[in-house]
Amino acid sequence: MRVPHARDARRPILSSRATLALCAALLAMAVGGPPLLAQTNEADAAFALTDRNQDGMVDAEEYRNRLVEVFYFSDKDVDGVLMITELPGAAPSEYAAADRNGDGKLSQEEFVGHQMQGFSGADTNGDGKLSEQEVGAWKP
Ligand SMILES: [Ca+2]
Ligand SMILES: [Ca+2]
Ligand SMILES: [Ca+2]
Repeated sequence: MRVPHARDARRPILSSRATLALCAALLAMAVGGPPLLAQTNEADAAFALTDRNQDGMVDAEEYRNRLVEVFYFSDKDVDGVLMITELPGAAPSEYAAADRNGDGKLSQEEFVGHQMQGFSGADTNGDGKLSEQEVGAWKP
Protein backbone atom coordinates (compact mmCIF):
# COMPACT_ATOMS: atom_id res chain seq x y z
CA MET A 1 0.00 0.00 0.00
CA ARG A 2 1.44 3.32 -1.04
CA VAL A 3 1.55 6.25 1.33
CA PRO A 4 0.93 9.29 -0.85
CA HIS A 5 2.55 11.82 1.44
CA ALA A 6 5.41 9.76 2.74
CA ARG A 7 7.87 12.58 2.19
CA ASP A 8 5.72 14.93 4.24
CA ALA A 9 5.28 12.49 7.07
CA ARG A 10 8.33 13.71 8.92
CA ARG A 11 7.35 17.34 8.72
CA PRO A 12 5.64 18.79 11.76
CA ILE A 13 2.54 20.89 11.35
CA LEU A 14 4.07 23.83 13.11
CA SER A 15 7.74 24.72 12.93
CA SER A 16 9.58 24.84 16.22
CA ARG A 17 9.73 28.58 15.76
CA ALA A 18 5.97 28.80 15.35
CA THR A 19 5.55 26.59 18.39
CA LEU A 20 7.60 28.93 20.51
CA ALA A 21 5.84 31.97 19.09
CA LEU A 22 2.48 30.45 20.02
CA CYS A 23 3.79 29.89 23.49
CA ALA A 24 4.68 33.51 23.87
CA ALA A 25 1.13 34.44 22.95
CA LEU A 26 -0.20 31.81 25.31
CA LEU A 27 1.85 33.03 28.24
CA ALA A 28 1.00 36.65 27.57
CA MET A 29 -2.67 35.68 27.73
CA ALA A 30 -2.21 33.59 30.85
CA VAL A 31 -0.61 36.48 32.66
CA GLY A 32 -3.65 38.54 31.75
CA GLY A 33 -1.96 41.89 31.79
CA PRO A 34 -0.49 43.90 28.96
CA PRO A 35 1.93 41.95 26.77
CA LEU A 36 5.16 41.61 28.64
CA LEU A 37 7.11 40.67 25.58
CA ALA A 38 8.47 43.38 23.37
CA GLN A 39 7.89 42.44 19.77
CA THR A 40 11.52 42.80 18.86
CA ASN A 41 12.71 40.07 21.20
CA GLU A 42 9.60 37.93 21.26
CA ALA A 43 11.47 34.92 19.91
CA ASP A 44 14.18 35.27 22.55
CA ALA A 45 11.58 35.62 25.27
CA ALA A 46 9.64 32.59 24.03
CA PHE A 47 12.80 30.54 24.04
CA ALA A 48 13.64 31.67 27.56
CA LEU A 49 10.13 30.80 28.77
CA THR A 50 10.36 27.33 27.24
CA ASP A 51 13.79 26.76 28.79
CA ARG A 52 12.40 26.14 32.24
CA ASN A 53 15.62 25.02 33.89
CA GLN A 54 17.38 27.99 32.31
CA ASP A 55 20.38 26.10 31.03
CA GLY A 56 20.23 27.93 27.73
CA MET A 57 18.95 24.88 25.87
CA VAL A 58 15.49 23.48 25.20
CA ASP A 59 15.57 19.74 25.82
CA ALA A 60 12.98 17.20 24.67
CA GLU A 61 11.02 17.31 27.92
CA GLU A 62 10.83 21.09 27.90
CA TYR A 63 9.72 21.01 24.27
CA ARG A 64 7.12 18.34 24.97
CA ASN A 65 5.71 20.32 27.90
CA ARG A 66 5.44 23.32 25.63
CA LEU A 67 3.66 21.30 22.93
CA VAL A 68 1.05 20.18 25.45
CA GLU A 69 0.41 23.83 26.28
CA VAL A 70 0.21 24.68 22.60
CA PHE A 71 -2.30 21.85 22.17
CA TYR A 72 -4.61 23.30 24.82
CA PHE A 73 -4.06 26.80 23.55
CA SER A 74 -5.04 25.75 20.02
CA ASP A 75 -8.09 23.72 21.10
CA LYS A 76 -10.44 26.68 20.84
CA ASP A 77 -13.66 24.74 21.33
CA VAL A 78 -12.16 22.77 24.25
CA ASP A 79 -13.32 19.39 22.94
CA GLY A 80 -9.95 17.76 23.58
CA VAL A 81 -9.01 17.31 19.93
CA LEU A 82 -7.60 19.60 17.28
CA MET A 83 -9.51 19.91 14.04
CA ILE A 84 -7.61 21.25 11.05
CA THR A 85 -9.57 24.50 11.40
CA GLU A 86 -7.96 24.98 14.81
CA LEU A 87 -4.50 24.93 13.26
CA PRO A 88 -4.25 27.93 10.96
CA GLY A 89 -1.64 27.35 8.29
CA ALA A 90 -1.57 23.58 8.66
CA ALA A 91 -1.19 21.81 5.33
CA PRO A 92 -3.80 19.05 4.85
CA SER A 93 -1.06 16.54 4.02
CA GLU A 94 0.78 17.33 7.26
CA TYR A 95 -2.43 17.18 9.25
CA ALA A 96 -3.25 13.80 7.70
CA ALA A 97 0.23 12.50 8.50
CA ALA A 98 -0.19 13.50 12.14
CA ASP A 99 -3.66 11.92 12.33
CA ARG A 100 -2.41 8.38 12.79
CA ASN A 101 -5.77 6.72 13.35
CA GLY A 102 -7.30 8.68 10.47
CA ASP A 103 -10.38 9.88 12.34
CA GLY A 104 -9.97 13.45 11.10
CA LYS A 105 -9.06 14.72 14.55
CA LEU A 106 -5.77 15.14 16.34
CA SER A 107 -5.63 13.86 19.88
CA GLN A 108 -3.05 15.34 22.21
CA GLU A 109 -0.95 12.21 21.76
CA GLU A 110 -1.11 12.45 17.97
CA PHE A 111 -0.31 16.16 17.98
CA VAL A 112 2.56 16.01 20.44
CA GLY A 113 3.94 12.81 18.94
CA HIS A 114 3.99 14.28 15.47
CA GLN A 115 5.39 17.62 16.56
CA MET A 116 8.22 15.95 18.44
CA GLN A 117 9.56 14.92 15.03
CA GLY A 118 10.23 18.61 14.56
CA PHE A 119 12.43 18.52 17.62
CA SER A 120 14.70 15.93 16.00
CA GLY A 121 14.66 17.88 12.76
CA ALA A 122 15.74 21.08 14.50
CA ASP A 123 18.44 19.39 16.58
CA THR A 124 21.05 19.66 13.86
CA ASN A 125 24.04 18.69 16.01
CA GLY A 126 22.14 15.76 17.52
CA ASP A 127 22.88 16.47 21.18
CA GLY A 128 19.23 16.03 22.17
CA LYS A 129 18.78 19.70 22.98
CA LEU A 130 17.92 22.78 20.96
CA SER A 131 20.00 25.89 21.19
CA GLU A 132 18.40 29.21 20.38
CA GLN A 133 20.43 29.20 17.20
CA GLU A 134 19.08 25.80 16.13
CA VAL A 135 15.51 26.94 16.74
CA GLY A 136 16.10 30.12 14.75
CA ALA A 137 17.85 28.37 11.88
CA TRP A 138 15.44 25.48 11.46
CA LYS A 139 13.06 25.53 8.53
CA PRO A 140 10.37 22.86 8.30
CA1 LIG B 1 16.65 23.72 29.36
CA1 LIG C 1 -10.83 21.23 19.27
CA1 LIG D 1 -6.75 11.10 15.15
